[in-house]
Amino acid sequence: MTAFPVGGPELPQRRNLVTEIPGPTSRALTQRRAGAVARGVSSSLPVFVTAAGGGVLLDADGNSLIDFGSGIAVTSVGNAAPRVASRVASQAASFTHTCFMVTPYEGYVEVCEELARRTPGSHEKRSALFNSGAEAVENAIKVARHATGRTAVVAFDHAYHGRTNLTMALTAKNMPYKQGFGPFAPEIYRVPMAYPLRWPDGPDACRAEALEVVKDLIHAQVGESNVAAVIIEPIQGEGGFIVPPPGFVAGLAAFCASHGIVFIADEIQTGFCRTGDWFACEHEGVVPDLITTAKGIAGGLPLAAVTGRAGLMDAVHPGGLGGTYGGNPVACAAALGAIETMAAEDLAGRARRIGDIMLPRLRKLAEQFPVIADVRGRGAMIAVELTRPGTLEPDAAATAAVAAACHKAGLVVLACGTFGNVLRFLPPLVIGEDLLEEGLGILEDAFSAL
Ligand code: PLZ
Repeated sequence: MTAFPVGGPELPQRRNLVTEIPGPTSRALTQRRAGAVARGVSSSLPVFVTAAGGGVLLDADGNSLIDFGSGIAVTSVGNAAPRVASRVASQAASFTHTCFMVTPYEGYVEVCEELARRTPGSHEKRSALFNSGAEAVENAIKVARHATGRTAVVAFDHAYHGRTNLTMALTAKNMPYKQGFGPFAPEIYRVPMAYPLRWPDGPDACRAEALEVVKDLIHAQVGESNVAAVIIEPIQGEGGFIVPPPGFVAGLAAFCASHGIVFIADEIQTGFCRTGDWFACEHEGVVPDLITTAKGIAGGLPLAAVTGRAGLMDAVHPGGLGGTYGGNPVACAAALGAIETMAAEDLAGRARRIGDIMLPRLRKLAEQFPVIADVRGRGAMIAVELTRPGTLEPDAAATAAVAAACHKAGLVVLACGTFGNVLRFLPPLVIGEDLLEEGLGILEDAFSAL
């Protein structure tokens, strides 16, 4: 790689296919990669990217693709966003690392101040910074266990919290995340998720029963006084963009509060304006004890955080939390640029607008194509679930076929879900409405071609 094509908002905001997808250069790189990159690391759409910005990815063959993935909910401010790119460049030119645990720097403190300001609740907060979402989740559990002196952790069906040993144990789905990688960390207990479409007696029963079922199970099988933390994604991500009924997350938080259990909201995928608020918990009026963030926080640079009540966070002794790179100065500079962009451009409002455009069109599509059993999501975190028409039998094959047709036509979409039958849409929040509409048109064509 020698030349650096210009990305960011300068990149022409249009879809333009000049070869088949993937093109010959990408195919050659895929072959080369097989001789050097471990097979366990795979790619959904093997086009090699050379530049990206706004709602577009440019590939090594000169194709421009519409981006409905944002690198899995990361580049919410757009790729190579100007405020991110310029702060990163300045920081990289002045110093790239000292290790905050050795000699600190202001950027880390500023990011923690922003986290205190932006996350739900006006109480006194503290944050600690890490490199990845999984690492943030691990540390939230460490804090909760240390502060409570308890060990049990409750997680949900369909949950995704990462790929490290403790977070694999918290993650529900076996393939591809856990198969052959055990033994897993102990003291993790799993309870049913309030999943309206798949609740045994349907969505109404889900609304009425789910919270009681969870509370009863914790009481009977774990014992409230043994539970250090309950961890939940307020809208589940990898598990299938599952939106629990209103009141479920709030009821859970209240249950935790009444038993001295730390309530952890994993907002790694939902956070930083993705769902139309700064954080998805706000929509539910929930103030978590601890909140984990990553992905959208830094416009693509690796950064993650645990933010929570000062009393909880400060329960840990000095030196008990850390890591060589956590809160790296370049990543902190990127986060400050990303947060500034979200505030200046009201990206939460943009996310709501994206949802307002996408949801009605997808609902119309569901009327037309009975393979779509459910349309759900909030803001710019939207999905459709595919089943054999008239049943709840997951249709992973149709999901893969629709995704493949979209990819061929130059639209990046991602699949997810415990059963691999959910198509999810996570466009950058700065995407132009013409591109958004064009992407939806491609999706409609893909369903027509099924
Ligand atoms: N918690 C809610 O969504 C990451 C995983 C992609 P890391 N989701 C994308 C893959 O297949 O590895 C995620 C998440 C939630 C935690 C994580 C973990 O974040 O930064 O990938 O470690």
